[in-house]
Amino acid sequence: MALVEVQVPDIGDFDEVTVIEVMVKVGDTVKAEQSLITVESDKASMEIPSSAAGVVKEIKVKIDDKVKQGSLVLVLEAAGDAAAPAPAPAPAAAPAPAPAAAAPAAAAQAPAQGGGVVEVRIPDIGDFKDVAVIEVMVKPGDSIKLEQSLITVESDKASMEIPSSAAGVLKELKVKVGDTVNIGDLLGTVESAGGAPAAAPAAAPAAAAPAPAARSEAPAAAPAAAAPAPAAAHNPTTAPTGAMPHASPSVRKFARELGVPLAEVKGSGPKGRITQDDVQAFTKSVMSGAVQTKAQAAKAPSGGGGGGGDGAGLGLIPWPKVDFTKFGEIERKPMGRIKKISGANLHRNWVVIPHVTNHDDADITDLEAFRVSTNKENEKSGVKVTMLAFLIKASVAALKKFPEFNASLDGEELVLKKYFHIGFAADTPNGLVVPVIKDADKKGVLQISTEMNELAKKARDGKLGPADMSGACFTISSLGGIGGRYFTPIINAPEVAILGVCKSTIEPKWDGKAFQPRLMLPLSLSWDHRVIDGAAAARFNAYLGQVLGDFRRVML
Ligand code: CAO
Repeated sequence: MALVEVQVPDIGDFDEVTVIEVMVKVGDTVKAEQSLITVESDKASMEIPSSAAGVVKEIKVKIDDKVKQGSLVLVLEAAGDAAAPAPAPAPAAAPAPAPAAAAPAAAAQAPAQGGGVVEVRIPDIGDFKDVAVIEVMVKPGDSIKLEQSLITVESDKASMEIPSSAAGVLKELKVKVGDTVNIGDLLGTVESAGGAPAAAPAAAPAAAAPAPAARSEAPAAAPAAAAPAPAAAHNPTTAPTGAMPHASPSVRKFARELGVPLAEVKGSGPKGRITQDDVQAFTKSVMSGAVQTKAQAAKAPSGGGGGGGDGAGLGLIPWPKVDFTKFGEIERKPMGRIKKISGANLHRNWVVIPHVTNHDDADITDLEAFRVSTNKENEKSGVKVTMLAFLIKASVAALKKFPEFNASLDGEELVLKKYFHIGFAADTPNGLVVPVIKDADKKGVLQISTEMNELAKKARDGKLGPADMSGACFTISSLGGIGGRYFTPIINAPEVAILGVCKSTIEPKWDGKAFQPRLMLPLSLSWDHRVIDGAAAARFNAYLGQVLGDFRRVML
């Protein structure tokens, strides 16, 4: 195992950028190109990817450090023989456009001294293709200064403001939020100010920022047209300015996935930057009813404040407020962090997904005998196999046979996954977590058992990282070690189905001649009725039962 130094790759024309987020910690296993830190200049933020896979040994930067190309980010113990020098910087770190340097592409059309209409185009934005326009900061009729930011574009790893290559009055705007753009695309036309770039005042910046700040604090100084002024404050989380919220690309993506209106989240980071924790806390307070989004406030009937998930946004009557002390002694205990986060997720999933649950039984008499004998044979190795490991493997077989279960809804499209990552619910002293066995189709039951034990231990010790809990295609919630008969597991969005398992019991089963004692395992499959039909769900469960009844089917 060799040590590899990961450095800041070529980040374009930026001299120095500030580290605003460190996404890994010592001991983490990182993949090549996984984002390690987020850096920010006055016009762009971007994630710096790892140039190698391995385990983080030392982190050489911290928040607020200034870094530039070649700065040491961290030291990795390279995975396998991948210690070879880092591949070329990942595209994620492709140069963002420096405002001044952005000019070349557009400079060709720069206005002649005497004025005239010029085209402003997207400059060289590095290796990015089809980047999304996430904000338009100007409108036709606005006076534009040279290098004033016109729009913000964003890829999954970086966001950047595109500056104007001309000063004057914006005549036409050719892009809108949601468009995708590439180098050379026409942004708009500007009627030149007759060669006096500095003179044009911006439309309406309330605060007269000192001249240099017009660049360094671009979001705040952008014309008021950038975003509608916040309506009457409905809650304390309203962002402080009317400009684009200040957040890294990964946080923006995270917010988009949760449907969180970033403009309504208050940032707790430096200069009011919104962090992932801020987005989570916002989600939690919306789910608990403590805060309403503007959209909810617009829809909800008046009244109905108060915590406890009062459902005001759903138009339900308010949550009952009871003074329990009237009836006896009580104690108040704050909900733990994991409970609050998982509660918010479960609540959303339950409310949004039309759940249906099928119950069925699998005859696991032979499989249990095999499991017991396997454990005897492996006693010395210390790897104990429980039914859950077989269930993970059997689920993969069923997901392969019924691909619409290995899918996610994305708008009106179904995303069918060709990989098989299976989550399993683990009960911990702090609450429910769902670690994920990655590529379960490529692993044997013994390896799955080993990984499950490791992940369950990490879960109990509160040491699971985000990577341990992400990417699941399907989840199994097993209460088999505890008891129960059947239950309705809540789907773990954006998955479309979840399997609940209860305790197996010996039951009399008629074999045509006599009742035989068979070990029956209760299965409860919840599925998203928007994606899956009842018949498919019944077939999935029946097939799962057949696989568990005769595990040789896994090989088919
Ligand atoms: N029927 C009968 N016995 C079962 C069984 C089943 N379906 N599943 C497991 N068992 C047995 C195991 O064989 C083991 O028996 P021994 O102690 O005699 O060896 C015992 O129950 C305990 O198993 P386990 O729970 O330690 O192991 P597991 O692999 O089944 O589960 C884990 C691991 C981490 C998933 C589990 O400990 C856990 O946390 N379960 C709770 C999940 C949960 O909370 N789900 C609810 C989510 S919705 O709120």
